Amino acid sequence: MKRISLTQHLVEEQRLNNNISAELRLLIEVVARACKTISHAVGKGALGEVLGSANTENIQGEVQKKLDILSNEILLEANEWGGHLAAMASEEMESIHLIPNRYPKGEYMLLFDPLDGSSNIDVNVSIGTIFSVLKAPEGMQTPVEQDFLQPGSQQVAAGYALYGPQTMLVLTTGHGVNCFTLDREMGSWVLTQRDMKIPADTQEFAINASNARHWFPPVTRYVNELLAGSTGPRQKNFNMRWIASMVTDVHRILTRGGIFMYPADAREPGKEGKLRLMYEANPMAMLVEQAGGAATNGKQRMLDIPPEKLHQRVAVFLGSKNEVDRVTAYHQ
Ligand code: P6P
Repeated sequence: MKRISLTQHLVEEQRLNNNISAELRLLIEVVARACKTISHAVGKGALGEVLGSANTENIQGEVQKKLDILSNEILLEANEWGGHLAAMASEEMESIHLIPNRYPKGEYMLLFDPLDGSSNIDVNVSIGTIFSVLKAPEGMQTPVEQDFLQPGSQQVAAGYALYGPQTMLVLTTGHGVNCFTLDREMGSWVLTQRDMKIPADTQEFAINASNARHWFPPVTRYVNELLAGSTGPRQKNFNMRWIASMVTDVHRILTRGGIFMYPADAREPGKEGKLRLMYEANPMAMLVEQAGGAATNGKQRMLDIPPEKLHQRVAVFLGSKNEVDRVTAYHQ
């Protein structure tokens, strides 16, 4: 197959759909380049003296890994100078990050989880970077947190890098989902899968089953039916996967179908779940919908949720449409 680079893909997408301004193309290429740098650091492991904890905590009260902080810095530095951004927001930073005055500002806002699944770093399990792109509100002067609080349907692009046996970049700009594989010898992203699609049905589910005793009834009912397999109401057997790295679980689902669930549960009443809306659930929901799947918080379409806080958590049900619709219906 003729090698299509990320740049050629973006230029052709712009010609076809007129949806990728020069600034947005620069943004995506800069983020992709930063992910190459992160992949290189992650790949060094103990040889790069980047494993272990940084002995600091993030806004979520989670102990930060050295690679969490390094990845965050790589993305900040890569994006500050280009003139394409008004501001950035990250899981690793309590408040939004303004573009330094010495640089021009742009019309886009970038949100990211610089290294998701970091509990897997020290045990050499695949991890990833998740990113979401919004447009700055019309007439915005100095960005404030409120300017970021747009529903996921407002995203103009979303994607993730997956640092696994291959390093991959999966991207949507609103016209389907495409996958690029990093050619390490050339240092270039090569289009390896066009227009990824999630089958509407599946026989594979992903949930952390150790929380079963805390689940609310709709989730308990849904999962018990899957576990009953061919002897129960679903009349077919299901398989289970839980990698505890959202990027990796979602990539499997984009590749072969499945349903991913991180529900709210009774452990902390009022806590909507573990995953974050703005830079985990929303970008993944855009990708999944663009691939023909569905994404909800159990009660409504993920991309319709009006955000209230930058780091707010949300319950997540995403993947094969018929399964997401079923478990969401059980919540009604
Ligand atoms: P648990 C990783 O820490 C993460 O944010 C997601 O990538 C992953 O899906 C989830 O948390 C795993 O959570 O409770 O199973 O460890």
